[in-house]
Amino acid sequence: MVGRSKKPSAIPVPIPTPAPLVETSEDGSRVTATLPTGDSVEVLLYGATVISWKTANGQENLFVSSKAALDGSKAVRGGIPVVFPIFGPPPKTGPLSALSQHGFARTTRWEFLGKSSVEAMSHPSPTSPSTAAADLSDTTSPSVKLDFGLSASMLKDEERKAFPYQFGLTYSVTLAAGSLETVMHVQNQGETAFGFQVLMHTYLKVSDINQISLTGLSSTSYIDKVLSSTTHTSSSTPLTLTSETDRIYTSVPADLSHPVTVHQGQTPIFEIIRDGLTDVVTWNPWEEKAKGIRDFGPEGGWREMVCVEPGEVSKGVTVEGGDAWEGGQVVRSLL
Ligand code: TA6
Repeated sequence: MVGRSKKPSAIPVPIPTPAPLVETSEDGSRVTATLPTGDSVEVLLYGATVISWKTANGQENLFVSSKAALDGSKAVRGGIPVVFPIFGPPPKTGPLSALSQHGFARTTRWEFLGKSSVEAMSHPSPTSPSTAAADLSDTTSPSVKLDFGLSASMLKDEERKAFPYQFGLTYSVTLAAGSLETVMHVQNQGETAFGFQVLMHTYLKVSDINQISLTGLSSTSYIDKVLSSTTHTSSSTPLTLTSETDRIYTSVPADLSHPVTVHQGQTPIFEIIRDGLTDVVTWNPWEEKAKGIRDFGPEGGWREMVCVEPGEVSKGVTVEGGDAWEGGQVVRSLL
């Protein structure tokens, strides 16, 4: 073996960044994505309902009732149901009266359009600018966007009659380290303008509702559905929940400096940043109401959830023929 005077230096081989794993369940009913960090999200095609969002520490951040139907037989009690084109009970008259509460989006099977690279809302966390580098636009920690589609042709006849417009919805769920983003894109594919309400009915999981307070809703106007939908102005102190709470905070500034933050005692645990969604609904049925909701469990489960629901519901949105509208939220787990 002839000795060689100078061995070539090893060429450094870049270690590939492990890619996010995206899988569809065997029965085709759900899509899961897992990051190399361990963060994961699970989406039921029925309603494009996020039914699980875990952060790297294995913590489940969403409440899903133990009695929730996950077989497509009815809207999921928990996770992030998608509310469109109406919020709340249907009107008593007119074509929309044929729709069910909160509209057809959460009770229709969506199409999984695939995963794509992140074009998510890049929001440095306003409460901790130092983590700006951890925002969704951060390319050092991989993240993945799952797209789901729903169009008029996928509706039942009676729903199409109730909402006779050529619309196309694209709902994007972006999982990043420590955060989950959900964005709704509404395309008017026809020539006739149409109006809609939209809301992301997020059930956040907490350890004890009695320790929960919400900031970011101070000094804003809200409709209190527990008090016959009368209008009030919230005080400057954080919102604490001590009984059934069902409020629509309206025209809450939706920009980086106005997150809604959920606190457990003195510890901030979730931060919700909105883009294009100026209403925030807060809901907890409390003990008696929860007992009356058949798919709400376990008993006492109401103590372990708070709904913070960004949307456009007080005024709704009108989209002209050929135009589009988009709005979304980034929920950051702070634990
Ligand atoms: O978002 C709050 C709310 O509108 C409450 O009034 C309550 O009805 C809740 O939604 C749950 O609605 P659902 O149709 O899922 O039972």
